[in-house]
Amino acid sequence: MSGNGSVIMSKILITGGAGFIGSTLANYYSKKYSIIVVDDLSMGNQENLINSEDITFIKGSVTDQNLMQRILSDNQFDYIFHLAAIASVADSVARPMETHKVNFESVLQLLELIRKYQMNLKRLVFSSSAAVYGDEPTLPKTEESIIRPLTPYAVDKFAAEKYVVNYCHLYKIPTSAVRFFNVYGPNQNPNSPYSGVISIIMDRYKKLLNNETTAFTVYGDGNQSRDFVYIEDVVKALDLVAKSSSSLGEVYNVGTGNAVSLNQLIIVLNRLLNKELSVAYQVEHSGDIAHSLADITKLKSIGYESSFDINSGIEKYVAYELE
Ligand code: UD2
Repeated sequence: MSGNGSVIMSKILITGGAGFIGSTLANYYSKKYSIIVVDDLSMGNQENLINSEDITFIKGSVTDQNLMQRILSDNQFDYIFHLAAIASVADSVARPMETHKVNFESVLQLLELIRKYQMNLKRLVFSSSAAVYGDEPTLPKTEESIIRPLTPYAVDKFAAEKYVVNYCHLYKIPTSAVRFFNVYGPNQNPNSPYSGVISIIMDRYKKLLNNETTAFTVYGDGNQSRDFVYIEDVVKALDLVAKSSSSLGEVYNVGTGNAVSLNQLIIVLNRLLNKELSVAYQVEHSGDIAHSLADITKLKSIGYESSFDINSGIEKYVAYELE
């Protein structure tokens, strides 16, 4: 309690907080915490954030050193979630210098600002990616599996993740990292060719339900599989990793431990919506990984239990989208 009797709320910084994962996390924490969101709205949308007096929105880039210095020197945070990134692998191949600034340099800058200004920080959680495992075929992936980052995006995520974890050991800054597998759910932007495949499929179903002519393009034979994890479970995992004492200086896979193929996914959705989505098969994307699957034993060891499998996750997502 503060001197005037009001409760002092913990303070949270969420970079990329208007994006898909960041905004869901911000909305989940609003009312319980005072939240600052920084987002340049390159992929995110301010409307993803519920209109709450607990969320302060700052439009700007995590690469803007003056802005980040001001935010970190003016506030004392309990938790920082660094979710800002250029999430497109293809974009990182096309523009490696630009994406490196966002996906790597911003992380190092943030770590230095934390070292300088955030003496009371309880945890920095950095969002890495299953991309760090690359095309090494052994499955499922544990956190100790071979790392084979194949693109600027994956190299930056892995390098940043290493800095984040090592800052914990070198400077006693409380940090953790998570490696997201394929996250899906409400407010994922389907409008880029590199958007999450489930958001694209959902967009096609909505068109179908509106009686518009539409088809979904599968790149490859549709047998490629992914560990699709529902956003509510991801938020639960982020909260747990941030608050567990055993997760200090550690990295965690965030997935379900089960994979489904694109063809299976379409069957699930056709059945659920009682519709037949027309599917066009095209040549697979170069560099596409055939199968991806997380081992989440380590996440479970800090108390994680998933609430959704692919059927219940898709069902909830569909219910939301058709509301
Ligand atoms: C995900 C991440 C990526 C990186 C990578 C690591 C997303 C959006 N991307 O890429 O950032 O972390 O994992 O391995 O989460 N597909 C189609 N039709 C479409 C779109 C996609 O067939 O219209 C295929 C695509 O070729 C791939 C699969 O669907 O085989 C999944 O694609 P994705 O972009 O959702 O995810 P992924 O695993 O390639």
